[in-house]
Amino acid sequence: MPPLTLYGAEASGSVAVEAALTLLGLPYRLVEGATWAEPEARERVAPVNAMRQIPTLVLASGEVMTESAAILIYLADGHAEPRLAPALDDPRRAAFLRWMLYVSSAIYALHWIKPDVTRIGVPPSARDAVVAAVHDRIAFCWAHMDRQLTPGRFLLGESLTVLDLYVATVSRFGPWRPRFTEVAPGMAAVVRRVDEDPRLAALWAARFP
Ligand SMILES: N[C@@H](CCC(=O)N[C@@H](CS)C(=O)NCC(=O)O)C(=O)O
Repeated sequence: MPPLTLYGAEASGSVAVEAALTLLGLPYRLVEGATWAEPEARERVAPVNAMRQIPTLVLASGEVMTESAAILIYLADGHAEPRLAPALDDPRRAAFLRWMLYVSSAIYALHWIKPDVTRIGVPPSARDAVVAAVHDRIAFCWAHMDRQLTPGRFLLGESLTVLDLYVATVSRFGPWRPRFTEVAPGMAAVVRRVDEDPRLAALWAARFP
């Protein structure tokens, strides 16, 4: 049995973690289930994560990690080769932490509203308007991030980090890639490079069919 167990699903945030595990060559057991759509998937993850969300990673020690940004940073910091995060003394470290947390809190967190808009106290009839507003806000946040970054081959310069994997994944959620490309052209060019990385092409194709 592989030492790591990942609760995840296709077309979800777990794919960023799967991409990091793939690049790091770390074997893992995947427990598949779309928590936002399938009650059984929610119950499957509940014993390890009462939030009933994915990604949820169970480490070899049995310790549970949730929060996609934390998982990605933890995996990157724990492995020197390939190096998927700027080191603690790297001048890019501040920007790395800033944008990892930004994608998590300003963008990814908003998706929690969409499967059931009554979660924010509005009736189901308001769904279309709420989802449109969430997507507008996410587009604004991508545009803001794009204006502040000066990417090289990758978002933080010439080497790929888990931030690239995170943005390549979350930009596939609503309001989806065409709008992301429109509002964040600088990041879109990088994301295309990440999509085409030969080490990841099979994973992207399988997990975002
Ligand atoms: N803060 C969490 C959010 C995770 C999250 O929203 N996951 C979605 C799937 S992409 C989920 O499990 N949604 C089910 C729900 O919230 O009910 C993280 O960054 O990992």
